[in-house]
Amino acid sequence: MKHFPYTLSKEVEKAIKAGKAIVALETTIISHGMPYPQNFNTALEVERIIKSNGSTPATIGIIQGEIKIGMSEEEIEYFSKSKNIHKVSRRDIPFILSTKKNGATTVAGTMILSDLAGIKLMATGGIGGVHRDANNSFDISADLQELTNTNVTVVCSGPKSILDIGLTLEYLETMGVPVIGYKSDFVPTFYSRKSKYEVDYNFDQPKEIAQSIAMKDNLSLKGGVLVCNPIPERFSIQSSVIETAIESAMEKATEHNITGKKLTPFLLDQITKITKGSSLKSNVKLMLNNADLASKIAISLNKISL
Ligand code: PSU
Ligand code: MN
Repeated sequence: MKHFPYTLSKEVEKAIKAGKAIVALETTIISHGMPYPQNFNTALEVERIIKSNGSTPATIGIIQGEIKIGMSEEEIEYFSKSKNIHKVSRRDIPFILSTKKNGATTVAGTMILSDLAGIKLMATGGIGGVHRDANNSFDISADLQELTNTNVTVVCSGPKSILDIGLTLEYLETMGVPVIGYKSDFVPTFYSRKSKYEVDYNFDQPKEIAQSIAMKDNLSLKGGVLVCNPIPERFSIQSSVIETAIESAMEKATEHNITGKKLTPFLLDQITKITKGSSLKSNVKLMLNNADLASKIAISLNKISL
């Protein structure tokens, strides 16, 4: 057992004691992935969906150097509005804690803190991955490395379309991370339902996904599972439309010399502007859809491990 101190919200504490299913949620998507007020409304709606399925949401972040497993509405509102929240991945965690700062956790950061608290599953929009010009920039999201190390399942809508999907999948294969499609033979790409790349396994039932996660845990196989849940058809964006937006966003990033952890938030923001808000709407809808699936898998998984 690890004993690093973290603070559980009352709700999460109750759920742990009662052995209820819990779904962890990241906060980078709130503080760096969407503008206000869409970020705030989405974060609350995500929690409502998870609760309505009988699971307990745990929004995770760091407030003044304190790890919060489960944040209050006021805290989420603060994370939605403040410009003073660091984007926290694996390497940042100790420093944000030691300097008592505020941190919004990425997928990688959230996986680490979920694992600390014994939470097995999290939901996000799209995971980070290998960026398109990675052969020059070396830009590969720490999310991928975390999936090889930490036993937390991540439910997403695939790697974000701003990435090189093929290289991201090669990386995951090398590192032994299973890529599961929910009702899909192909890897979705965040704004679009489909890519030319096949998933490793396609499952139609949350229960089947839970069974394979439980099997991995029984074997003590280290690392996470990536569950890819395609964006609902009516909110998806044609890849030719989104491609044009991504290309001009990337040109602007190069022009302004945006690199490192600033790149993903910059691209998402630019794409929202170019598509006049339609990419943001898609991002919101896919996030809600992922919360729904994650909470169903969490409930099945909880039954198996009882
Ligand atoms: N999904 C979204 N919006 C986001 C993210 C995911 O719909 O903003 C965040 C996640 O926190 C993910 C991060 O871990 O983007 C990836 O950032 P980077 O490429 O710098 O690793
Ligand atoms: Mn990066």
